Amino acid sequence: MTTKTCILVGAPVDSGKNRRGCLMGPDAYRTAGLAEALSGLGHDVRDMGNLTPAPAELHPDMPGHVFAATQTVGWTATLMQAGEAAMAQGLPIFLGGDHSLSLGSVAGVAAHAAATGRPQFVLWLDAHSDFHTPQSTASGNLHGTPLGYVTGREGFHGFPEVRHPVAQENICILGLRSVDMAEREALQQSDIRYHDMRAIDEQGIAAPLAAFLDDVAAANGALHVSLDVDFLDPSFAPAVGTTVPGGATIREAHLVMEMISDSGLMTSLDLVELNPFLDDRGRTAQVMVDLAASALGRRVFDRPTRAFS
Ligand code: 4U7
Ligand code: MN
Ligand code: MN
Ligand code: MN
Repeated sequence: MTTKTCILVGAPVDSGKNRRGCLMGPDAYRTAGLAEALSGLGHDVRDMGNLTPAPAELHPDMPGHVFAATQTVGWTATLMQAGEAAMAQGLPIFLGGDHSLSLGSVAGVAAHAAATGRPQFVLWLDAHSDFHTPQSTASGNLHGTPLGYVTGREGFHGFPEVRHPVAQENICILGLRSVDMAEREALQQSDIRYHDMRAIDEQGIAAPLAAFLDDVAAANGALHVSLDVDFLDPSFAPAVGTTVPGGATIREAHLVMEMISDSGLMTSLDLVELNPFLDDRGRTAQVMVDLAASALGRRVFDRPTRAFS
């Protein structure tokens, strides 16, 4: 694969849910050797350090049960700007932080894509669909809302306006096994494509991913990959607050990353939901670093580049 400039964007976001610890994520990835792994593959790596959230105010229409909305508004503004700026320099890797960071990261990279005339595509690797709005979430946790926000759903009062919503048909979710009733209805009525673990058990993970990558290539799209730790089975990735049994195996996850790498299509990446406080001797952080390396060219043997369209 071609050499990239990888921009590490530390996003110690911890406001997207009630359980603390994701703020330690960026340093856990650094400790697990992310920069060294990527530079060892020949990439140019720049670590921007950690961002801090912009000051923000609570909008009176934000439902009262939503947790730490003001802080997440601030993070969204910061990350939107940082994401758009980092896209002009290389391939941003957002080091989370919980998944509420993706309200900003995805909106930011989508703004850059729009400015360069390319459609934005998003691959969402997650046990959950994260398609809530502040009104539909029962938990009040905004890490369950990023896909709702970036597709332009209503109700994100006080959040920056989403100037370039991601088209629903350009989103593919893999790994679903926990979807709330309100999300299920909204998802079924949407054009988002989704493949739950049952479908992956039956058909494998390669076929739906290859079909999606073909579409990204055909449209000359920009591809953002959002990797939630809970996409993975908790037996080997325990450091996450929202463990759901029955997740992707280590090989399924690597295969996804290897196919992404072969496609040459990925333009930005989120590593989210790692809670180092819950880890077992850093093993989850290490798995996430290994997966990022696979997405950026790590191989046992070289293979001929797969022709995506
Ligand atoms: B994550 C949940 F109720 N749907 O809204 C909610 F099941 O970023 C979970 O994917 C959200 O980890 C999980 O709180 C958000 C719950
Ligand atoms: Mn999840
Ligand atoms: Mn998620
Ligand atoms: Mn989670």
